[in-house]
Amino acid sequence: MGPEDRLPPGQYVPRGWPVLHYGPVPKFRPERWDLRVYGATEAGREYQWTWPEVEAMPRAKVTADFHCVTKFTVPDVGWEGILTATLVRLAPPAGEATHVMVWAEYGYSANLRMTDFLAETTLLATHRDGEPLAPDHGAPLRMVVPHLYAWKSVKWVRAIEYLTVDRRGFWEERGYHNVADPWREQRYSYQEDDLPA
Ligand SMILES: Nc1nc2c(c(=O)[nH]1)N[C@H]1C(S)=C(S)[C@@H](COP(=O)(O)O)O[C@H]1N2
Ligand SMILES: [Mo]
Repeated sequence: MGPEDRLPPGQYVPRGWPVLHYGPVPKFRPERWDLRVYGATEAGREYQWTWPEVEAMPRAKVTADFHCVTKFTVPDVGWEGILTATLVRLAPPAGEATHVMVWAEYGYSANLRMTDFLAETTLLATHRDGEPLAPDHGAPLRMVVPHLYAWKSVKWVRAIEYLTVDRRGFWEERGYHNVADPWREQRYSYQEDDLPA
């Protein structure tokens, strides 16, 4: 089955790989960078790793299509990085944690249901198609949630916050859908009134 035959409703395959984000591209300074996991952790404490520690974590590859709500779908993207399954083994969430907030540089954020965060194909990527991520595509570390619209695939990730109550992220507060399933065309927040999630 070719990429054109497996597009979610309303999507098309663009030429190349568009770059899309709000605001400037942050500069990566390894000595000032860390990755934190905080909020509702099982141990009740916060976790923090340096860039070399993140680079040393167990790695995996995922190939998936990438769906932006502005309607382009980039087919067959080969991601490599750290599976969220690995991250939650290192930093287990409390039993009550139902959602996560993914935080980026400059305060961008996106919320995910724990089930979406823990999906088999969700990862924190460092590489795309065998190359380190370019700065404008989220280097050094980006979230990739292939089964949801790509505003949930947060670039320049700095923290994961485990939540016991859902909270809306940057675009979810600005009119975009809380869940963002492209197969159900969950684009806008007003659609949340239509049907039970
Ligand atoms: N930090 C951050 N991550 C972000 C965004 C952003 O504005 N800031 N935009 C999102 C949107 S809407 C899309 S479509 C994808 C685009 O990823 P790309 O530029 O690698 O194609 O990044 C997502 N991640
Ligand atoms: Mo997007």
